[in-house]
Amino acid sequence: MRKLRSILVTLLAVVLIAGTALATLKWQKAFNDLYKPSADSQIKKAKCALCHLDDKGKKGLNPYGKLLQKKKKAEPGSFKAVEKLDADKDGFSNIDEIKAGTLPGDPKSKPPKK
Ligand SMILES: [Ca+2]
Repeated sequence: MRKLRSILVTLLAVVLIAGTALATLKWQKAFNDLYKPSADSQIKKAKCALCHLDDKGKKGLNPYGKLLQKKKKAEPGSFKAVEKLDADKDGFSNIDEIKAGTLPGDPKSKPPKK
């Protein structure tokens, strides 16, 4: 009985983690389909760190990820609704950063000054 319980708990944990990873990949795909960041951009290299605090997506969401989290659905309209905001408060709007290939959720990553 005890063994069964630990198997069930493990199974549940696997399902939850896999579900979160799949959700993240869904957002990542929707982002890439919409903005098509170039292969050598910081955005493309950042992978999960586009919306998370680390590149494995384990440390929670960064400010850009938190803005998108409120939108619930991984669809173009969700990204467009936050384009004009400046999630990381570095003085550049999310869309300006996305166009420059820098990270809208990381204030240390920003486009070169105009
Ligand atoms: Ca910004």
